[in-house]
Amino acid sequence: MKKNVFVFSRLSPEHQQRLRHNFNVTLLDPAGDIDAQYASALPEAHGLLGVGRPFGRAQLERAGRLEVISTISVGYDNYELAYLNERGILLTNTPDVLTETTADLGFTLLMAAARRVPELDAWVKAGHWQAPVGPAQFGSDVHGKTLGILGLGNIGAAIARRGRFGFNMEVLYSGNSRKPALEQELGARYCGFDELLGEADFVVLVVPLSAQTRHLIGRRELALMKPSAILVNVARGPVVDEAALVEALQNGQIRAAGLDVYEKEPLRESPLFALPNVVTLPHVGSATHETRQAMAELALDNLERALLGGTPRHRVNPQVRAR
Ligand code: 8YV
Repeated sequence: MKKNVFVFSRLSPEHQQRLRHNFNVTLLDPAGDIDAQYASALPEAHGLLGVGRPFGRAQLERAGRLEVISTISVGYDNYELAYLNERGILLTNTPDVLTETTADLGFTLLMAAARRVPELDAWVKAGHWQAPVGPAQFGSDVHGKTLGILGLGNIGAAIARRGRFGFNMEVLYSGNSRKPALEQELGARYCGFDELLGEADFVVLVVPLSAQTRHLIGRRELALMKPSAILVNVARGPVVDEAALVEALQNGQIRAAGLDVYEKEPLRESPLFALPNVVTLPHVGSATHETRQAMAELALDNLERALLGGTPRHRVNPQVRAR
């Protein structure tokens, strides 16, 4: 008997077909009654596939058959891990395939904020370029500056490599553990959190969201940064206290910010929109055709292995055994 899979995100027709080969597949219809679809699909589902929706005790209590959730993301802050463990539900994710793409985007945001790309683009298109530019249009150098990475994991290291080898930047990092191999490779210097905030010209956030990292950057931390510093967030919105950030940008406490993520997504209205020194992207760290395809492939593979008796390539809670 085929097992039941509920897909709660968009999936290409090819991937739907591949899934149907092995499973009874139900696709969430975003135009329909969302709650009703979850209510009928969850009690039957052996597997869930998708991204962008929280799952914990409240959502899964009636999902009595559930064996695996395959998230199409590297981050898993949407999932109540303790509850999944208690229930013996395996969670799989999609690291590695998005590392370089997300690092590209992190560096793009850094450059765009430093050289004021969206702001100047809008300025030119509005017809304001009537004489050679002056200091009012000047940006900040990137090359040779100090890059502070909070969260020197795979993506953080890939951003640091771009800075070190592409732009001759000095790399600082802070965190719970030292990374001797990266110190060697990048000449990265391990330092205290406050020291990094005070020294870096660019502070780049790449930490996973957890109880420890929620509002890691708030009023106190922004006050420690240089007035010329630029903050880049490609991690998760709640890592930054957004109200404090707005204040810091309005007051010129820091120069600019490049943001891909927000406390509440999608971001539909925000005081950030009124600030020319903020670059706002719609959570597109991994959003290229190639990488989203690779993430979907990997998530499918994880799901198939979990439900058909193999070992998924990326298990968040490997202590839970596939049934
Ligand atoms: C997700 C991400 O695909 O992988 C992650 O953790 O943040 C993105 O790559 C995104 O959350 C989809 O909405």
